[in-house]
Amino acid sequence: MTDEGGFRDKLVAVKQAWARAGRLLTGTSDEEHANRLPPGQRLVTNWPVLDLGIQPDVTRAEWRLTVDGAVVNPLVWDWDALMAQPVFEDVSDIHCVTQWSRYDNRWQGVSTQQLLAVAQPLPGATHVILHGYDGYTTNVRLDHFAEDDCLLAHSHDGAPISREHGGPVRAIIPRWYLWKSAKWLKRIEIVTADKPGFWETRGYHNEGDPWTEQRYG
Ligand SMILES: Nc1nc2c(c(=O)[nH]1)N[C@H]1C(S)=C(S)[C@@H](COP(=O)(O)O)O[C@H]1N2
Ligand SMILES: [Mo]
Repeated sequence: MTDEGGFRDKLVAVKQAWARAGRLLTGTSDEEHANRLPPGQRLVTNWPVLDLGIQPDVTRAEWRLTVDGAVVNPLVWDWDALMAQPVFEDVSDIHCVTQWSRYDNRWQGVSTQQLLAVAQPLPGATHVILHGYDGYTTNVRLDHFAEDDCLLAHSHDGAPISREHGGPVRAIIPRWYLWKSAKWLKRIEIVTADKPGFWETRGYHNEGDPWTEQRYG
């Protein structure tokens, strides 16, 4: 007897693990990456909670979103105004700088492109500052915020986003580490000069691309 059988078993086990990790999938949200898992990340199927120790309790009825700064049309949306916008749904992977990634999150809400079409940034606008009800802030380049997979999300995998994950509404900016995806979204400030946010002024990278491991700046 050779060890051929044992070798084949091992090969099958490895390929099954790859398949579980989505390596052999095509036509996913991330076709340009043959391997969906960015360097230094591990795949999880749960969804860890990370915050500053405050989880604001904001009901849908109380929730307001202010969009101001360098825009033609500053606005305040309440829940009904948000619901009156076209529905946007997208499936994307999330990557946290604390080294976990979670695949195939189905988000529903309003696209950032729709929000920007309504608010209309002025020609000099370069960045977006996202503010949470907990006082958290994070900065994103306007062109990144305007990518076609970014949204103001109120649902995840068909259920309202829970309080601990940033409900009633959070930002989702999937191409960047998850710290850019502000929870308990309260205000979107459009600015003409960059303004690093909570983690960006505490040692995190200003951009946060998981594929080039822009973790710490
Ligand atoms: N408002 C607010 N948004 C936030 C944070 C926060 O503390 N407050 N933490 C950020 C960080 S560091 C991460 S990793 C993700 C965590 O999101 P999750 O708890 O849904 O996994 O939210 C981001 N958005
Ligand atoms: Mo984080």
